Amino acid sequence: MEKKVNLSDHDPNTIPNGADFKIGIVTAEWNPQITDAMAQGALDTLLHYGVKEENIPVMHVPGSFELTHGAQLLLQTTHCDAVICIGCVIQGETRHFDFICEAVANGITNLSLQEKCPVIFSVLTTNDMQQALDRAGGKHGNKGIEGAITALKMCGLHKQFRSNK
Ligand code: DLZ
Repeated sequence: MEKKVNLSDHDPNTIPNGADFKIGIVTAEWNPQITDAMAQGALDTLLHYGVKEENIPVMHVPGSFELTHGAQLLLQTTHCDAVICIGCVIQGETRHFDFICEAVANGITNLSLQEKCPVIFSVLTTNDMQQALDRAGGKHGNKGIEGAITALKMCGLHKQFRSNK
């Protein structure tokens, strides 16, 4: 198997067609230069793989800490097959960074298991703005695109395994 560095350079033949899927995007408003670029990358990728625009509900939440709650609200009100959570937490002088990162990672994991639905962690946790820019369309790809690819793959898995039951 090829070595996985990131999914921005994915093989299109391995990505399920999204015509039957409903995939939401929740984006944090903190560091909008980064999160807007990631959300655009996610949206363009879902459309490229056949998800219909009307099947991509979008929501904005104030910060990454609120991503879990936003994703839960979207799941409960729109019955999405998957939700992509997009945020960017940049290390500051205080321990706020650690609390937010841990809360959102655990929150997304718990929500995904509780709702039995893929909730995708497209949250950058970087030391500085340059590392974030590098991952929002820069030299390390766009983690929003990778979130969309992950969501499509997980929806494909659900379809495959549920139809086997
Ligand atoms: C408060 C805060 C700080 C210091 N830094 C970030 C950040 O880098 N990225 C981000 O998405 N949000 C940050 N926030 C806001 C919190 O996520 C949250 O919105 C507030 O603590 C209110 O619950």
